[in-house]
Amino acid sequence: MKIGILGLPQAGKTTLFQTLTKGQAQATSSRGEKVHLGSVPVPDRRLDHLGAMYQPKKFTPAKVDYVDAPALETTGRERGSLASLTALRDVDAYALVVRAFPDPSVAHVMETVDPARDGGWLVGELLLEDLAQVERRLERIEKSVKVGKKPEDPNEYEALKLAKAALESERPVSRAGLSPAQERSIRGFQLFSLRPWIFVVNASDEQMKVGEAGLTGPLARRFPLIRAIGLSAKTEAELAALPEEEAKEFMSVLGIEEPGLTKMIRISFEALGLLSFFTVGQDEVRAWTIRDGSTAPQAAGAIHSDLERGFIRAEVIGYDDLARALTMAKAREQGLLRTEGRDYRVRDGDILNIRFSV
Ligand SMILES: Nc1nc2c(ncn2[C@@H]2O[C@H](COP(=O)(O)OP(=O)(O)OP(=O)(O)O)[C@@H](O)[C@H]2O)c(=O)[nH]1
Ligand SMILES: [Mg+2]
Repeated sequence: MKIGILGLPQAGKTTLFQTLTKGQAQATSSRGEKVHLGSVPVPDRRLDHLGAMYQPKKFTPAKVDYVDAPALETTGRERGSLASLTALRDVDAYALVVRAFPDPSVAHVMETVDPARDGGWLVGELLLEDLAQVERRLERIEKSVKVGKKPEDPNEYEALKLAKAALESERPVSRAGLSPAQERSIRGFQLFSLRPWIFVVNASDEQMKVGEAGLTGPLARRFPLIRAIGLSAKTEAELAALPEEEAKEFMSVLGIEEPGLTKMIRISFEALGLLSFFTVGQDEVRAWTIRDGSTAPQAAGAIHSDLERGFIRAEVIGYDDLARALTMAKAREQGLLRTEGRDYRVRDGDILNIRFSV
């Protein structure tokens, strides 16, 4: 899972990135602008427990990659230069950072602090970027249609027309009503609005004390379909640098119930419709991320394409059942291990053993 961080200048994007990646950052340059890339393991108590049970040679959590980009330009010639940032295109979802913290020592490009306005501006800008791209492509196709040529790919042509109509009425392309084939035909354009967006409201500690719902409320009312979380990026970046025990103590003093890191991952999984399943053994205990609704062969395919191709059946046990039985042998004795076939829909927390032959 890869998440792109977007926002206005000085909204706290890089601070959020530092929080999420615990300070690790690898800066690369995209057309002269600094882009930070970082990768973090997805914290999962279930996987930790499985690791303790099996003591494997290799322990492999799922991971999330974050991309922190330069700010979106709000004015002038550079406005819209965003589209050229390839590092930001190749992601699964976008975190839109909006500033709520009042700090007068940090300038705001729009003079005042107003998270709902900034969120609206970002959404508008991303939709405009998509519209410009869709129109450019559509014009090219229509030019050749005018001289009597058939569109190369009728799916693409239809998809672009639907996308344009949606964007013109300020709806994301994800809600343009595209068929799966139509959606595939325009996937190569990597439109912003074909992927989920999450608002991250960057607040002060005082604002966090008042409660997350109050912070995200104005955005949630205006954009009911976009998930929103609130956190204090700066405080959490500081906490991330502390030893775990100390960080926990400070968190309880500040009244932070869930660290931004896990909050972000939870909401990203929700927005993307993802779930985790596990594979276990003495060699490796590992977490895998798949789309909710995936069948057992599709889950097998996440491990290796051979496992999907040669899929025979899956031995399945839910994490909770295994945890209760204490060992796999006992679980087997108690009949908790099931055999599932090709149509089985994998559930979050399933432990799978794929039987296959190629
Ligand atoms: N008071 C306060 N300051 C913050 C918070 N988050 C970020 N800042 C400060 O705001 C300034 C900008 O933060 P960055 O994380 O660099 O913001 P950015 O969005 O990456 O900025 P650009 O990349 O320059 O657009 C820094 O001085 C931060 O210390 C916060 O939650 N509270
Ligand atoms: Mg930055």
